[in-house]
Amino acid sequence: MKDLQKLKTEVQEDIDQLDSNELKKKYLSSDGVIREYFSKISNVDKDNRAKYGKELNSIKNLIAQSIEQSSKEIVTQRAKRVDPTAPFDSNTSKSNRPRILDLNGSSHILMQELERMLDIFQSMGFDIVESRQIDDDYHMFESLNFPKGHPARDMYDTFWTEDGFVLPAHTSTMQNRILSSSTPPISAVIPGRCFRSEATDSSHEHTFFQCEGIYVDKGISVANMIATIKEFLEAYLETDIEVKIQPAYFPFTEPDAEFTINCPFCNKEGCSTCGHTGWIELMGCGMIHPNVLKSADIDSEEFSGFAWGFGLDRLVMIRNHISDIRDLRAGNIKFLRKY
Ligand code: FA5
Repeated sequence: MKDLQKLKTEVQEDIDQLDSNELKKKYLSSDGVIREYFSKISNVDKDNRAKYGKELNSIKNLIAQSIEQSSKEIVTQRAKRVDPTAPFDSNTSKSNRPRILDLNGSSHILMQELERMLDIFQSMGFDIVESRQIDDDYHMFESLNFPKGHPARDMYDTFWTEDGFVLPAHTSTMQNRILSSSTPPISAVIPGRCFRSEATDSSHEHTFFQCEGIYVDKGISVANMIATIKEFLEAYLETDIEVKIQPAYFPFTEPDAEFTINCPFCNKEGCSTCGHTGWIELMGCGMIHPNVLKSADIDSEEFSGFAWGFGLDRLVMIRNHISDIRDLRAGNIKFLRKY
């Protein structure tokens, strides 16, 4: 009985110091202390055996109650824990939670519109390839006819990792991959995220989407390029458009152009969407430079092709009357709910 007294004191100290797993292991497991004390019962004289058993059981219950109590506390503590990222108190019952858009989630306007665009391109026979979000100097510059030290590199210089990779400033980084992995006729559309070292304003973001297009075959001309882009734009904007080609400069196309359309909102009279010019510049485009074809082992005497790259965000803004590009990534619920 003296031993039991000692055991009880030890148990009370351990209840304060050990966690429930440790208590369970030390006292209640198959090779634990309580089992050991029960096995000694035959050594206790007959008169005290019942008392010994009763006392030992009460110590065992003390431990079991303590374990049960601490697991209840853990559950209560968990329930009280606040998730500061939840847009409502995480303990609020489902029926009382505020409705945040559709709680099942919804697709962002940029992705909804991209789906529409890709459907149109696919119906025109283009394959779809996704661009990369990190790339190397060869695909960003060398293969696109920007040799080392070329001044036009500055326009597309963005963010470099210490081990020499770059965040792509345009989806043209995919041109060499597409051209060198297929044989003409080649037709592909490549949507992807781009990054620029840019002072942001209502029409410029540091992160935005572009959509590249490539077409290569025998006898392809500027006329094919204009017709293809116009066909897509009329299907996407669901209206007839007038187009204007303005000179531009890209090292990877020759000739190069800016593809401009009449402002669909003011019928060329001038409004805030077109900067009161009546025309909206939508994309860069041109005939693929012979050096770019050569770097993909395509004979530029036999084949020719065109490419374009438009800002997806800007086209989505035009179709949806969005005046500030920054709204697309601000995460403003009021804005998102509209779409
Ligand atoms: C290019 O990026 C060329 N790679 C396009 C190209 C592809 C030319 C194939 C020839 C052949 P540019 O820098 O002009 O060109 O960008 C193309 C389009 O991306 C712009 O017309 C615009 O719609 C969009 N864009 C460019 N910078 C931004 C920006 N900071 N924020 C939002 N959209 C942008």
